[in-house]
Amino acid sequence: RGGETRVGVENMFGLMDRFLKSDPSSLQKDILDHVEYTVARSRFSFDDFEAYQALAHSVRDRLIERWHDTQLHFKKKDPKRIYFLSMEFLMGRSLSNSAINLGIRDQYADALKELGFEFEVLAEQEGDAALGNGGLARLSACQMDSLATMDYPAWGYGLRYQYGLFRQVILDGYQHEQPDYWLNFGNPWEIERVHVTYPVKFYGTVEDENFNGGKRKVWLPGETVEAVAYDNPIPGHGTRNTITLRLWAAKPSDQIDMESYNTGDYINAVVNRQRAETISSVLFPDDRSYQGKELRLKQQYFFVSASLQDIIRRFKDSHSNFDDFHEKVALQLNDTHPSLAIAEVMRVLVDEEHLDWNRAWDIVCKIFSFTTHTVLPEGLEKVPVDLLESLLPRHLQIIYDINFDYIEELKKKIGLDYDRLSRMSIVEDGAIKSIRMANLAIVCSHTVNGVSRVHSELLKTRVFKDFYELWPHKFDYKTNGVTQRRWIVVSNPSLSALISKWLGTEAWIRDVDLLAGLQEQAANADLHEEWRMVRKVNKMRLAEYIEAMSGVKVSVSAMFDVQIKRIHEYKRQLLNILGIVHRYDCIKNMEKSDRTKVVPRVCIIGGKAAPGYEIARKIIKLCNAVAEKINNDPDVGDLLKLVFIPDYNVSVAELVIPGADLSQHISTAGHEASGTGSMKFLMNGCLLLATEDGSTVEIIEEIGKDNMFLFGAKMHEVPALREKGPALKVPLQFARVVRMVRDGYFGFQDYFESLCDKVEGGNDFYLLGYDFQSYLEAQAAADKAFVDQEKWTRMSILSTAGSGRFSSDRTIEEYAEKTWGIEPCRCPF
Ligand code: 73E
Repeated sequence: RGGETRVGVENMFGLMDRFLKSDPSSLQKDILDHVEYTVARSRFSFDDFEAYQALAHSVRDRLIERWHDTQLHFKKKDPKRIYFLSMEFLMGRSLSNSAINLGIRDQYADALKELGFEFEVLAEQEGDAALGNGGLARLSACQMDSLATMDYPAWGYGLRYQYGLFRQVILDGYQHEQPDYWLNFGNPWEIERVHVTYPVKFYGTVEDENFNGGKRKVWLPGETVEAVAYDNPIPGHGTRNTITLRLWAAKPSDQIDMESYNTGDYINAVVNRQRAETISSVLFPDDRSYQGKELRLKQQYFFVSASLQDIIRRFKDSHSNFDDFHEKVALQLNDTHPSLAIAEVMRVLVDEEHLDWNRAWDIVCKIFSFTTHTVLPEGLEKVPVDLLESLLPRHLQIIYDINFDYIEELKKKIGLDYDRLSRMSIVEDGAIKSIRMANLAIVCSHTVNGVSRVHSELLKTRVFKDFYELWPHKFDYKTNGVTQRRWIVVSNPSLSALISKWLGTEAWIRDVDLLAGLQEQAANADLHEEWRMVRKVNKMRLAEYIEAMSGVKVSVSAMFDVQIKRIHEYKRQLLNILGIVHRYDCIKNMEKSDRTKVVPRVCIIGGKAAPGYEIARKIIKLCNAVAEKINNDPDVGDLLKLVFIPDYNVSVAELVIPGADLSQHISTAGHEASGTGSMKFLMNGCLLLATEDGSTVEIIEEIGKDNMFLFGAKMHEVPALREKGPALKVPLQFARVVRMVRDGYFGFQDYFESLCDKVEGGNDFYLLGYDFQSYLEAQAAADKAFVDQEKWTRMSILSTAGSGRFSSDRTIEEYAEKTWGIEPCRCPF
């Protein structure tokens, strides 16, 4: 390409008035221009979807301006940057979030009104960007929002999957998966960077080469795939700063395989090239089990290699050697998924930049930090050595070399304790020799963090005990948080307006601690009335959605009781369903006169099961079978309804959370590393029914035990309870509800048998039976509180007021200060 013309940064800010205007008539003109020229529809005739597209492009134009300014500003200031590497980002929809963060949502709404459109209706046209599975991926998205808002010089790096998380379709109550080809209708939120591409290499051999009188290793790769950058601008709120989420797509390399072309097999040569694209084609839908699949490893290296080439290129643009690399670059590993980055940095520095090994190692040890989201040792990624050797032979050698040096050092420190040495080794010997990615990440990172305080305690005392004893200073915790911009301002605009009114300021949107100011008003009758009104409107919206999705009519005066999250045995959706069966059974066996005392409930469950996870699939079917029975029982009517919400995703969460009265976070204690759903509900004034697990322990500290409904075995009790096996006492009611399922009361007797076996006869690993009694008591306490609407409303206000600590702004500030050593770099207005 020819040279670029650059306008000096100072001059550029002088040209500010040249930028796009945001008064209603300019916005209208813009939208209509995009209808005509971008969407290519007549400005006199276009539908909601086309209007959405035009609107999105108009917002995007404004994003791009700020984004360019931010990038230029970063370039000029050259601050230390944080590079956040994650295989998953669950961004959901972008329109409302972007318009709000840009501060021009209301202007757009006004402009659209005159054109005959409603902003919210158009926002509904957007599909979700679902490039992730669950909590980990949504956490990445929340953290990007906080990084932008707090002016940090940050980049997110990940993969641009063509197929996001599968769409869940429920047929006859069973989950079916359909591909999520989300790019079908175009994606206005990304910018394809045809000139930002890097070759990524795989396979081949490693040879020795003479160099400077000695030998060195050279990797002769066997396959090259091109990585193309797609940039997603992420706007901050109340700032011009707009940072980049750069996602990589795989394309065939330009390097032509002359061999196949020359043999005349042109068609096959092209078809083979095209296969390169499969690397970024699909997101793996498992959020816990690793399977040693080659494609998964290829995805990991693909995005790591492209990202590092990009990062090193950016560094080299303004630095002539690597002396300052660690002063300018911080790399965050979001779980072990990107931990090949460690070996890749070593390879680039040693093999390509010709630094000596020790110097490269010194740099590596200063730049990486590692967040683990896992609780169980079985959840840790292991890569079979054979697989790594064939795909990335040089990286395997490097990992072996790192391990050799490290084990030698370790021997000096702990002596020849072979058990411990083998536990701590990066290489696991065994039937299948493999690389323990977590050990690699811990050895090479300066900081290792868990995602809640109790999670970190588990890491120190169990999962990574050996490492903690060796390097206590490396370990800390950063309790997760969620962004109030998405989870209050975007998803619950009426609550947002109410909060601003009562606090007398909108400043809480950037400074969430101000929410605590609501505490003083928690007993104010006027606030109560307005609060209840907002909640009721949100419930009506949710009730309409439920009716549209499932045909079930629900009463908004009932308590809306919600559990939405991935389906997992440890998250115990089964406990919830069995509790509902118990409630149903009680209503059925009650004197008619007693029924007036029952607090009406609408139980809402939603979530996806990993396609290969049979038990989770059965839980979904059971939920639907129980729902079928209850919802069609005229005897029960509005006293109890059960709804399974299909295809749970970010935009469904945005609708459901504001309408929930009660939400359940009921994992067996010691199993949820953190949990972030609870924080979203808390912010929205929903009361929690929960076990003392993960971040709930910290929520209790903020809002108090009396402000929620707690139950269940404590973390330290769990191992001993499990030991008891079949001798563990289980309440009769539990045996009774399981029997109902076993006996085919809800049909599908054979199909549910294995599910029942999982919680009876000493197999009840997640302690459903043991916790059942206290679960029912917590539910009864919730019923009792709900009847007292004054009390409930006060608890609800106090929940929102106490949610400040669970903002991702707080989390990000902790990372920035304690782990990354970065400072805000604010783009001038
Ligand atoms: O407790 C949650 C936590 O809140 C944890 O289960 C989840 O991460 C959340 C954010 O910290 C999580 N996801 C994964 N591991 N832990 C995971 C593992 C493999 C693939 C995708 C996701």
